[in-house]
Amino acid sequence: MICTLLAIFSLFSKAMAEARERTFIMVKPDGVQRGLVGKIIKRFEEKGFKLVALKFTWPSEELLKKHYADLASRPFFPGLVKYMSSGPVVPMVWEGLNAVKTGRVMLGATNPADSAPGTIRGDLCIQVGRNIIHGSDSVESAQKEIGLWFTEKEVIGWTPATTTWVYED
Ligand code: DAT
Ligand code: MG
Repeated sequence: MICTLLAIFSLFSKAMAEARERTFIMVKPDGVQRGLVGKIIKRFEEKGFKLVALKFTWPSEELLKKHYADLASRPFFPGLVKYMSSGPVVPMVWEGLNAVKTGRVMLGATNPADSAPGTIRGDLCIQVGRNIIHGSDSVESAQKEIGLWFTEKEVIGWTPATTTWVYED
C-alpha cells in the first residue's frame, strides 16, 4: 500500500518536475534594434510557456565570453562577442514541459538559411551572424546560462491562472 502510494507520488513529482523545465532565451541586439522583442515574447506566451524571468540589459564582453565559452576557439568568436555586446539584449527564462527542446524547435536552425518557415529564425532573419535569438541547447546549459544572467531572486516561481487549461491533470 505504502509502496503504491510512493510510486504514484514519484510519478506525480516527476511529471511536475518535467513541467517545470526551464530554458534561457535571449533576444539578441539585432532583435532589439529591429523591434522584434514583443513578437518573440508573444510566440512563447501563446505556446503556453510561463515567463519566470526577464530583463533589459546591455551585456559586457566579459559576460558574453562566459556565455559563449564553448565557442571560444571558433574563428567567428571575436565577431560573435562584438555583435552580441553591440547593444541591449532581452534575456528571459521560460518554463514548461520540454521547454528546452521545444524552445529550440521554435527558434529554428542556427543558420536562418536552414531554418524552417514558421520558426522564429525562419520567419524573421536571414544570416547566421544576425540570427536575432539565443536558446539553450540542453537542460544543463540552460541551468548554467540562467545562473550567468539572473540571480536566484530574479527568477520568479508563480502559477498562471491558465495552468489547468494548458496541462492535463
Ligand atoms: P545556436 O545559437 O543555434 O545555439 P551555436 O551555439 O552553435 O548556435 O552558435 C552560437 C551563435 O554563434 C549562433 O547563434 C550564431 C553564431 N555562429 C554559429 N556558427 C557561426 C558561423 N559559422 N559563422 C558565424 N556565426 C556563427
Ligand atoms: Mg548554442
